[in-house]
Amino acid sequence: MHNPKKFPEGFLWGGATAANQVEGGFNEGNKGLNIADVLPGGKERLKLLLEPGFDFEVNKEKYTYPNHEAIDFYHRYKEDIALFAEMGFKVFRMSIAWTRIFPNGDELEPNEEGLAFYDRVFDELHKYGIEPVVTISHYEMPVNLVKEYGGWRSRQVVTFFERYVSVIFNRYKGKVKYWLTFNEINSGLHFPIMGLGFAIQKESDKYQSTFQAYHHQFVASSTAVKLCRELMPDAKIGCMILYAPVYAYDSNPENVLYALQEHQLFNYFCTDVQVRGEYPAFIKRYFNDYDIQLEIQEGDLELIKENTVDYISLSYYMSRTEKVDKTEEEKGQGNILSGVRNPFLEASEEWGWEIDPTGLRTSLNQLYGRYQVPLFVVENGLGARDEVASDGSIKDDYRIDYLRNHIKAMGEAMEDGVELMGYTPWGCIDLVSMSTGEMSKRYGLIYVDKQDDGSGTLERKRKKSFFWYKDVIASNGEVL
Ligand code: BGP
Repeated sequence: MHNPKKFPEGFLWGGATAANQVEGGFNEGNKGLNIADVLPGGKERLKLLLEPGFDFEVNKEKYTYPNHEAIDFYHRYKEDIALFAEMGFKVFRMSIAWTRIFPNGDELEPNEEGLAFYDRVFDELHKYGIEPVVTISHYEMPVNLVKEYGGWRSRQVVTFFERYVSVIFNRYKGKVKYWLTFNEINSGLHFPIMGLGFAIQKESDKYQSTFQAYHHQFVASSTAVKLCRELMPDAKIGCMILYAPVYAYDSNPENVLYALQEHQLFNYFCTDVQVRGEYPAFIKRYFNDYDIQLEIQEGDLELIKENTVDYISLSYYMSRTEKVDKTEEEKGQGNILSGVRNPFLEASEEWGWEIDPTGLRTSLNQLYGRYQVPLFVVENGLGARDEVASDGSIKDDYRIDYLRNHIKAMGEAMEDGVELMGYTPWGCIDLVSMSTGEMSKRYGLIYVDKQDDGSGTLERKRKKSFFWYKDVIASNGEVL
């Protein structure tokens, strides 16, 4: 298909992953344990992520941990990067595992083996002219910081994070030009374990601890921006938001207002602080309503004000539809972010994630209209079960359709005036799913022979979407 919308020269085409979902080698190279290493895979995982009271010490023998080996990127990165280069990637989004650099998070000296591993990965990428886009923290807080300090609830964690950031910036300043601070920072509102490094134990403590942890992350993020500017004046550093526009179920003004409030809290709260450098007006009332009193140290607000990000990166998978009075049946039917079913949208078969490319165009317009800073879509994709045919081919036309429609929506948004830096579809190579902890929910353009029970040869195969995406990149988005 021909795309009439032109993508700008230098558009950053690529793909995205995260250390805890691809690397494996969970206890190699002196790496310490992080949250993802102790979260089991399987049916119970989502429940554990969503419900209060998760304790990773309980029942740990009865679960499986597919990410302990994952797709073994730790040993196979050369083969994988060669495949990315074959597709023509300009950039590759990956994350550094904090626990490879500081195994417990609170040491004074970094772990050289961990640092050397990422040197090798960056060098390999540069060999093919691929620029790394590096997430500093992607759902992988050191377990020791959770147990001993309570995750981001603790102010001390800001100091440990600063040490980690200073080490990686000094080490990789000649090798990495694009940085992101916290993956999907707003996801902590839904999954505090992943996003904020602690489990909510009591409903009564939920609001206070969540927003105090957010304040610490904002201070940490601004510290990273400040350091980045000092050490790498030519680099760009962005925030990362899980963006899901919230639609009102209908034109009932009560539903419209409710959708707006959910939209503000979920999509704008973290972005306002990191891009505008201020707590937004709407959050003051929320803090009053839930009796939230932040401990803010002297200098915090100035630091946040003076060190705002260069760009906004976002993941976009779906929109969310909301109404005030949900019946028990309607509750949580929308998708992973709750909400209700949208009668105009189809959903992915097994996992119920609604498919809404127009929502991406809306999202990009909303974000650019509010902030006027460059945007970067660093996650987007369709999780599906793939079948390998007897001749070894994988015909994932459903994935091609999904990506094509979202790329078209980005083209439209750029015509609307949005400044877009690039596109890195999620899981460009099959990897362990965040919400299920399993392999069978696949996003990749490259298939990896690894199954939920841990079996498989780890062999890589090019899917149909691999060849399709290669043409998309070669034509700079004209051939879709
Ligand atoms: C985002 C995360 C990723 C990722 C993706 C897909 O929220 O940043 O880590 O996994 O969602 O989600 P899932 O794997 O649950 O399908």
